[in-house]
Amino acid sequence: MAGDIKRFPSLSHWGAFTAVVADGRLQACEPFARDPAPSSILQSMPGMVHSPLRIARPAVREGWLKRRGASDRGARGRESFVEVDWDVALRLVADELARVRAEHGSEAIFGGSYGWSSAGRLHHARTLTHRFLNAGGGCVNQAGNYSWGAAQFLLPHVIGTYAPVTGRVTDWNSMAAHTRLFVAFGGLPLRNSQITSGGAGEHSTPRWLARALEAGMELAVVSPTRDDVPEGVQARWIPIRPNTDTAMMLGMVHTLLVENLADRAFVQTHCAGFDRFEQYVLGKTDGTAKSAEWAQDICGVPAADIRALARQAATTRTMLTCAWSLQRAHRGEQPYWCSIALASALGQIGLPGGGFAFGHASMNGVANPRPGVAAPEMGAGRNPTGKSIPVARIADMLLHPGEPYAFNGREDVYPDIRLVYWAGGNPFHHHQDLNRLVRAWSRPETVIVHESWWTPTARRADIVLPATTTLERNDIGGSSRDRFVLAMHQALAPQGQSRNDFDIYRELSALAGHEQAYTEGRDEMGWLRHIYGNLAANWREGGFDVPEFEAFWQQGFLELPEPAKSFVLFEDFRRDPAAHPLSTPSGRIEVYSERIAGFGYDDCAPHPAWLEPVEWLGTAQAKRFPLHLVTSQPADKLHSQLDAGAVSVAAKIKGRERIRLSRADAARRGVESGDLVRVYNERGACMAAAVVGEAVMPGVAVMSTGAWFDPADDALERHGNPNVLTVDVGTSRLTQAPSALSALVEVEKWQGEAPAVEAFDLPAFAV
Ligand SMILES: Nc1nc2c(c(=O)[nH]1)N[C@H]1C(S)=C(S)[C@@H](COP(=O)(O)OP(=O)(O)OC[C@H]3O[C@@H](n4cnc5c(=O)[nH]c(N)nc54)[C@H](O)[C@@H]3O)O[C@H]1N2
Ligand SMILES: Nc1nc2c(c(=O)[nH]1)N[C@H]1C(S)=C(S)[C@@H](COP(=O)(O)OP(=O)(O)OC[C@H]3O[C@@H](n4cnc5c(=O)[nH]c(N)nc54)[C@H](O)[C@@H]3O)O[C@H]1N2
Ligand SMILES: [Mo]
Repeated sequence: MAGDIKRFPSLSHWGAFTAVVADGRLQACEPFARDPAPSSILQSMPGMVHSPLRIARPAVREGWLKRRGASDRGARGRESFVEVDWDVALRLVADELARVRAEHGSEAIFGGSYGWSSAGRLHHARTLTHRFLNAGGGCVNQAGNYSWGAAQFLLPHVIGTYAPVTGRVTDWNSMAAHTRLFVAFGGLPLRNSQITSGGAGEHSTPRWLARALEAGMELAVVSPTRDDVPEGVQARWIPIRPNTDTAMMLGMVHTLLVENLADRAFVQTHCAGFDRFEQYVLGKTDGTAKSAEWAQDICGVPAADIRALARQAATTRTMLTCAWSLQRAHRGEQPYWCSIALASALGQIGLPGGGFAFGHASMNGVANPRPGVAAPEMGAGRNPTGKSIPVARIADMLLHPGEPYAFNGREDVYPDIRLVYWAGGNPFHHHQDLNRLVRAWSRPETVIVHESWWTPTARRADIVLPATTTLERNDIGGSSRDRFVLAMHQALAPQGQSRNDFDIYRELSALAGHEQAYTEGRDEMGWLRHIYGNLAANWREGGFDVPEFEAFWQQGFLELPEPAKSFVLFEDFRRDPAAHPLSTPSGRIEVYSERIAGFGYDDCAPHPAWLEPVEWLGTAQAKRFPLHLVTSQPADKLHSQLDAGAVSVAAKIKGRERIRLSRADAARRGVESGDLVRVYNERGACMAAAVVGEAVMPGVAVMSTGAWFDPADDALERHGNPNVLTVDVGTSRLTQAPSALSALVEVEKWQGEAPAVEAFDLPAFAV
């Protein structure tokens, strides 16, 4: 049958690949030939694309079909679905949108639709949702994201941009040549560098890290788990209590100040308000010196080690990096701001290989040497309502319509949402305190979801429309962190009755009378040419040769050369701060922010400060729930995507997500590796399978996210979804970002028979 085998270039967030197709089925995903470190996650795709979990036909919740908004909304997720024809489903959606807009206005439609969707940029479901809703009068959107929500809104006040969290930082070339000490708060877990939003053509992070280490860069990993030291790498592991990095950094600044190691000239010429921060660090404002001893009591790192690290950092070329996880925690602004203050005191910002950066392993391609030209993009248009909520305040919004909230210097009230529209995201994966989200989810009259699989969110919708996967359509993908842009050729016919999100929205636009505004007269290939045309114009302006679309489409990819010159963040600013000011009010690095001071928030001081998170090992609550639960990104999938795939399923134990515990904590609870446990706190409980070892510090438990939400009821989640345990409060009024990493739990050995996992069963269908 060799003659029947066909091969198609393609791309996913976890890497570029060739889709090998025979007999109309995806047989294998062969990694892109130019990728030096492909991800094994690719191997989950063939099973998932043809999975029985694919949504075959449009489906409507039985109660909604009979009674619409008057149905029992709490039955979402429990009631049967009725499969209907596409014409019926599209008419139901169009009529319901029209009704809600007419009766309550566009601000009653929640269309934030947060989620990663696909790597392809044209068929990016979330973008298309915005495009469609915007063309029809708008919706309530979501501002920011779950990844770096606190950083995105804090950093512009401090350094005038949040570009360093997106990946454009002093590049690895510069680091390999100059960095001698690399202090990684949150470590460099290369499992996370398998992924980049928009797709990794070339997994470049492992190679660059190896190169820098070979060149003599020393690595210190500050983290609650040794697993954040990349495998096979020589590094110092400095265990730290979760959510206390700010205290450690303050202890380091204190050391620099009292030992006269701080770069006085730099903070005077390049920073605003360092003196006020210094008063705080020295204890002149609150009577408490933030000494290494003070820090030790909070973060658990011995004072001598804090001092030694500060001294070493001051006497060699040092780069500080903070994993994005540090700011996905309550008061998550503080460690980020404090790392910039610490880097300022070290005085190496803008020097080759020195200063600060964020998330070197949080995504592939952070610090990757790449010319600063554009990546392919699809436009979403303008939202006529202009309305959005901070991304993670969704349950607050649904539960508290009309109530006021503060955000980044603004006051607003939550809108009264009647209809929720989601495509390309899985809130029952990404949100915190899922039992609370279940309650909030029962408020809107109607929930519409496009999905490819019967995910927990699809199961909790009123109308479900089956969407194709990337392999069933033509697209173009790429990321601003990657040197490659990939052509994505349609490899398979749409599975079941699924349709492209683009086409679903086109038909709905036609029913609503705004098809032209939505399509701008272009079909799939028309859009691909258009997106490519914009990209090519940008690259040509940047001085690069770019072939015509047809040649690109045939070759399958475009490649940017590695730049000849290293990129150093804030190089110009360092050389001449007056000629190259930052986009902050003072033009300098704001170690003290008058603007933030003006907001008057007691939950975000005007300079970096130790502010206790809502839950951490130092609170009274830790007596009842003595383990800090760290929920990290899963090695074997992307969030909840491909959870039912071969790679993810093979990593589960007894069909559940694992929880890593220290030997001491496991022994105290009579738990051994492989045992099932119940992990619980006041918000909920989930099952998990224990993995006991030396890699996690006592007092800490680590679970990966991504297990499909599988509640028996609100008292027990069976599959190991840690978001039934996490806390759903904003980081602070400044950034209102998710606080996923601030959660205390207790663990007990599971007694008796274990309930079966039902996450991968199909919902019930009424006939
Ligand atoms: N406790 C805890 N929670 C967390 C985090 C944490 O660290 N701890 N991390 C957070 C972070 S950083 C993030 S980014 C979020 C991620 O949260 P999400 O982005 O919501 O997670 P995904 O599982 O990627 O969900 C994407 C969904 O889109 C669907 N999809 C993919 N392609 C298409 C398509 O073409 N069309 C349609 N219609 N659907 C498609 C997939 O099947 C999947 O269900 O999770 C957050 N949640
Ligand atoms: N394989 C895979 N890779 C992914 C993803 C995925 O789902 N799967 N998701 C992608 C996405 S959307 C994002 S946003 C990024 C997120 O990237 P990150 O936010 O960097 O990833 P995490 O795994 O949440 O956290 C990294 C490490 O930080 C450590 N850590 C947690 N809390 C603390 C703390 O308080 N202090 C210190 N010092 N360390 C702490 C944890 O031990 C954890 O292993 O990952 C991306 N990469
Ligand atoms: Mo993320």
